Amino acid sequence: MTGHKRFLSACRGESVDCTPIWIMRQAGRYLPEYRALRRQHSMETAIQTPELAAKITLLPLQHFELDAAIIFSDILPPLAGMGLELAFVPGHGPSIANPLRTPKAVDMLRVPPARETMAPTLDAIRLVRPELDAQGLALIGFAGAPFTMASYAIEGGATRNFAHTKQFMYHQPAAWDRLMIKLSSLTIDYLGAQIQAGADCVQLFDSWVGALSRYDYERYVRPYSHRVLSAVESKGPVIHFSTNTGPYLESVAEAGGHVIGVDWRIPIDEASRRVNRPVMGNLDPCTLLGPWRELFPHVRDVMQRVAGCPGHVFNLGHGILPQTPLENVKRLVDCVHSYDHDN
Ligand code: 1CP
Repeated sequence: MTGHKRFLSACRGESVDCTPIWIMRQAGRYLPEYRALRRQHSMETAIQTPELAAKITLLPLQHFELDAAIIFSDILPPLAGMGLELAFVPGHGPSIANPLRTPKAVDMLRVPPARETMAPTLDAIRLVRPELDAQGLALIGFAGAPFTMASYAIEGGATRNFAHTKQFMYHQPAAWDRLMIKLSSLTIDYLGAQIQAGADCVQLFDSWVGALSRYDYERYVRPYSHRVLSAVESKGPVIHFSTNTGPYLESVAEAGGHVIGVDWRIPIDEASRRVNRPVMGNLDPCTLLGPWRELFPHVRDVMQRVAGCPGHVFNLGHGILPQTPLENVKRLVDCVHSYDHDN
């Protein structure tokens, strides 16, 4: 089986010759070649130059026999197209100079078509497609889910407690609704455009939604995630990823997605049972910082738990850490591919 077929079959819950694997943030800072490129080019330039983004997308495939590539970009650039002043501040992370704090600011936001504002990422997808076809590998496109995007738009950057976001949600429910409609419309268009440009599958990242209670998730977020997922599901396979949502994972699955991505806080067999469809995950990225003798039992635990479950894509429970030794990633990928469930 090619990686392309193995990955897409697992997403559909069909049988595979071995478990497919890709790694969240696989095109990032743990790779020496990536760090070297980033010394020469800003994050903005890397994302907005299709040839550079294409090159970075392919970097991890030179090291590891992964089954899929994820296009190099970020979840936040679509916010810039809406009118938010986004910058990736070296040593600090993403920052928005004019965070959304009022209903009027929500009404000023534009919802431009992705082919206008995200053209470099769509071009990067078209550039890597022939190379991935030659290697028999799948390509994953992605976008941030409405809540995770709203949290950056309102907080203006990373946050511990999402206080501004929740305050806006509670104080301005009508403006929150208009914001989430705008974000979901933008995301439906963007994910569709990525599939049209050549992505085989798309992942919706709701990285921070686990900060919400079940009640708030269902009241303020799920209708909009559902709006995105139901619109995109007919166009291609969709992975719906979140962290910290173990307490209400059924509710997350109800929003949609052919595959549900989970972090390490929930045993993957429990996740599989509760969502009743293929799952992605769920090794703790920190386990890759340990020696193989400690790492291997964690890998084996995931593999033993999902044995017999319908559809599994191996991944970490969240992004790979910059200090991860490449040797451990290589051993992980090879171990997952050669894993024999009978022994
Ligand atoms: O080079 C650098 O120093 C920048 C670090 C970096 C990288 C490598 C950022 C800034 N973004 C990215 C690339 C990126 N981001 C990808 C590329 C493809 C791949 O996975 O290899 C993807 C899929 C993302 C998605 C992303 N960006 C998410 C969702 C996934 C997750 O990890 O939860 C989030 C939350 C972001 C925001 C973001 N962008 C960058 C940083 C450091 C952050 C997190 C900031 C925070 O802590 O809130």
